[in-house]
Amino acid sequence: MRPLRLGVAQLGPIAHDEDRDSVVDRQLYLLHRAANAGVEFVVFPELAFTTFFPRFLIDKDTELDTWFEKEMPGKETRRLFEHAQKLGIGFSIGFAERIEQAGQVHRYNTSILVSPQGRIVGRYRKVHLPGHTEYESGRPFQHLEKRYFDTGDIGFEVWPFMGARVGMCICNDRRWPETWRVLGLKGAELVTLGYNTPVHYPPVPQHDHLQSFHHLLPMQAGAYQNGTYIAAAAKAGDEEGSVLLGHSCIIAPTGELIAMSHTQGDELIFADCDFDRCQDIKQHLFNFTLHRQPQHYTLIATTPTPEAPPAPLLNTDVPCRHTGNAYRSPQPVPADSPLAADACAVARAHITAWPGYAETPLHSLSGLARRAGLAALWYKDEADRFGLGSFKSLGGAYAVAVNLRQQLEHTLGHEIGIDELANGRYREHTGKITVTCATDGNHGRSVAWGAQRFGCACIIYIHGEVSEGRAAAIRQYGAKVLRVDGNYDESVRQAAQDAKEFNRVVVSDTSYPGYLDIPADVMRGYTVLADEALDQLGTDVPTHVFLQGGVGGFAAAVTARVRDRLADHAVRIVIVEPENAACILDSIAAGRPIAVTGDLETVMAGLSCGEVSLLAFDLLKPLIDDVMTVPDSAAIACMGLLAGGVGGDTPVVAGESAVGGLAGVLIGREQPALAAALALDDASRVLLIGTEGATDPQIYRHLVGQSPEAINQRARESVRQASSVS
Ligand code: CDT
Repeated sequence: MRPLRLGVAQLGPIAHDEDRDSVVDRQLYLLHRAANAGVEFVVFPELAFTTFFPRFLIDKDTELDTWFEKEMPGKETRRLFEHAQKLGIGFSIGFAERIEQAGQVHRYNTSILVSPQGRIVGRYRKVHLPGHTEYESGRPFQHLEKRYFDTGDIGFEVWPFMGARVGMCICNDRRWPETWRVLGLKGAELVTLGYNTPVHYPPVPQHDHLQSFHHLLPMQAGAYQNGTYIAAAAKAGDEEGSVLLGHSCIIAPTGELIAMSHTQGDELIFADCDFDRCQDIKQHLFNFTLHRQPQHYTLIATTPTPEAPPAPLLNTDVPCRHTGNAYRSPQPVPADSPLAADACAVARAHITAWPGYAETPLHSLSGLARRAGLAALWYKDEADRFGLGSFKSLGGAYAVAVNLRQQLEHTLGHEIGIDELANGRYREHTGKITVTCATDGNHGRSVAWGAQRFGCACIIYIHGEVSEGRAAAIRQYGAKVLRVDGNYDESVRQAAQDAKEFNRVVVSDTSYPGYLDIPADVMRGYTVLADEALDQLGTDVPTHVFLQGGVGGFAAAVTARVRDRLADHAVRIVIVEPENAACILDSIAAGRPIAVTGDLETVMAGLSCGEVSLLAFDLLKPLIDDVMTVPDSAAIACMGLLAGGVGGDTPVVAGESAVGGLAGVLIGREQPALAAALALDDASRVLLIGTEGATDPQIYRHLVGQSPEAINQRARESVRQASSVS
């Protein structure tokens, strides 16, 4: 047996203004209690003579030095040494150490091992300094250890002491397996440490409730894997508004907790140790000499630390289909096209004159671009378009306005301005007209909004999978909503059939033989967002544009404007569709519209379409380069990436149908065959259109795990912080 009664003297909070004499009084009280209990060796906390000053910003060296000890023991700390010696108790204790070496000042976060005879026999200077160097304004308190201390220059030593081999480390060191292994390899049988661990960790607050678990987990593992006792002493409790973890403890070489504090104040705990028990572990299961295979561990000791590969952005190892467009033609957009520049300019002039019109933002996602290995990534964010949550507000409402105006001009025999429609002058006439359509949500919302705005009645058809949230969003504009059994295409057929019977005007975003004019207006409305994006890009020309598919109207609108305005540039246009509803991919592969049948179900609700719009297909066929599919899982992951803000990007709320393009580019960049087919590399500059925000907040919350409001709040804070820095 090699017994030792081991004590840990936990300290409660030390106030900013508490002087060292008062703190030493408290230490002496615990030391005397230890002596009364027969304790032979006492472990005190990290920075045990002062408050944890790294939580404050201190600019002046003269002020900083007041927190440091220039000698140990010094005038105020000597009493501790004297009393311990008198009581025959050895101890370890942490303090802020200031030394001058070769004319240079060094500051360390240090601990010492003091023999029962009052002699310092071991010294350790903290190696793993946590926190940050510069003041960080968003934190309730700072953690400026990196600013105030030099990295320890001694390493992890072990000393023969009171019948055992004793090593030391300090606070954050305990989280690192390297600390324990180096001490273990040096034969440590007892490791002492002190700590100041705030319960709230500002950068990752979701771990706050795990602080005690994360404190014990590595120590219990470290004790067991190296066959050593560990004695850990907290500075605990509410110290100047920062609550510090208690749970001071003693751990046996088996990994078992054999003593633990239960207060957050000054408290002594102790346990009887027998250092021969370390050998049970060291000589058997973890017999290093017999079983270690250091030739396989060299990476651990490589200097400098090798850069770990970044975590994958999303699971890109997924099957995707891709078709290169064999019908691509170098011809420009023809002058007689429904999306010829003149017609698009008319739509832009009208829509930009509507009350409430505002350009939507174009975010440059440079953090995400860096992580994805792209030169640039731009995301045109349609979430706030006319307060309707999606780009569709441009199309349906515009087509309603154009159609009402045409009907009125026909009836009244004179020209009508769109502004005259908006101000209700012809409500008596328009009130007799009913517009209708089928929708997955967003288009119907736009038609209903347009009907309310321009004064006509509205009936919207939804299918079985459209959420009640989306139906309610349509009703709020006074439209009647009818739910049809079956999928989107069945709701389209029902709307058309009823329109014929009851003389309603179908304002559809999809076209079919004999029904082309109104969907052309819808598409012309969409072109506004493309022109805005190209204006916002200015001289930045994308190499790629990734566009969500759906029935193709949106993709055709953006494609036409890109081809028209960037005719002199080789811009690759890629259409992205859900795996289950890839009607454009099949149609481009066949060279003619092909209907996709079966289950069209996809989380990307707005893209759940089995038939491409005829008009859109004719426009897309000569103008796009590629079509690819992405799985739902990638779309959901992309919503999370945008919500989180990768690499310092401002968080963005993107709905399920907004992120197909992003999923396509991320997967395309990762899969070598796809990257080659799409000519995607680290020089690629990609334009994406985020077609919707959280159009159904409940679904958004379910998929992302946070509410759109919470993400928007974070986005506002991030913008505020960025502007306060600049
Ligand atoms: N003193 C110390 O090292 N504290 C750290 C706090 C977390 S990092 C800011 C610790 O590892 O407990």
